[in-house]
This record gives sequence, C-alpha cells and structure tokens, in this order.
Amino acid sequence: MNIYFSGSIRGGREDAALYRQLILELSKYGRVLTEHIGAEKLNEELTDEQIYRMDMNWLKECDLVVAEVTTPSLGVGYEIGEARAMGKRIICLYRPNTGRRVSAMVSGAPDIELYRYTLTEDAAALFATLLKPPTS
Ligand code: 6K6
Repeated sequence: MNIYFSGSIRGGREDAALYRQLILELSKYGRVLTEHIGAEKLNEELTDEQIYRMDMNWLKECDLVVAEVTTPSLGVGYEIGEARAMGKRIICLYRPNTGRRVSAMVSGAPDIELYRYTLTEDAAALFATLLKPPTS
C-alpha cells in the first residue's frame, strides 16, 4: 500500500518532529511516499513547479492519504481536496488540545475520516485499528 502523508511545510513547521514519528508508525503499514514531510531541513533545490508535479504524481499513485491537519496549511488543504476528487481514502488527524479548530471543509466532509488524538501513541493505536499490516 502506498501512503501519502500530508503535513504543513510553509504553513509552519512546529509539528515537524511529530510528522516524523507518524511517518515511522505509518511505514509499518505500507510505503510512505512523502517521508520528506518530517525532514529537519527543507530541500531548497526544488522549484515550486517541480514540487507540485512530484506531489501530484505521488497523490495519483497512492492508495491512502493521511493528513495531520492541526497546523493549518494551504498545501495540505489543497492535497486533501485533490485526493477527495480522485476518490482516495483520506484519514485526517488532529490534536484538539492545541486549542485550534479544524476547518469545517474537512470536519464537515462526509467522506473524510477525521480522528482526534493527543499523543503519538494514541495515533499509533488508531493506525492499528484502521489499517492492516502488509502480508508478505
Ligand atoms: C520539504 C521537505 C523537504 O523538502 C521540501 C521541499 N518542499 C516541498 N517538498 C515536497 N512537498 C511539499 C513541499 N512544500 C509543500 N509540499 C506539499 O504541500 C506537501 O505534500 C505538504 O503536504 C504540503 C504542505 O503545504 P504548505 O502550504 O504548508 O507548504
């Protein structure tokens, strides 16, 4: 299973370490196409056009989108909208204890799965109930 992990970049990198942990957990269930979302340093070599093309191709290739939506990001919202139009399964995660609220365009969408969590361990337990490990 190809997993597209989506998380804020220009929207703010406060959660980058958390993204890394979630990506590590998700890699138990499939191939995470977008491991760089958790990177400590951003790759400044790619142009915006290259990033857009690369990400849209991965989005088409993926079987599942997992988006961490606590830090609001235009790019994450855009990817969720595109993935929804492609008919992909979309799991959104957010942490209500930050005091932020999720956009109604995500929480109100009937075919987007939205889960609240606090700790990485909670998200890991959630993945265990929602996803099947690959059979080899
Ligand atoms: C990032 C990490 C390492 O290198 C980079 C270079 N920039 C990007 N690389 C890949 N995808 C990107 C980059 N910037 C934004 N995106 C895509 O938009 C990702 O798939 C994210 O899920 C989303 C974040 O959007 P913004 O609006 O927060 O930047």
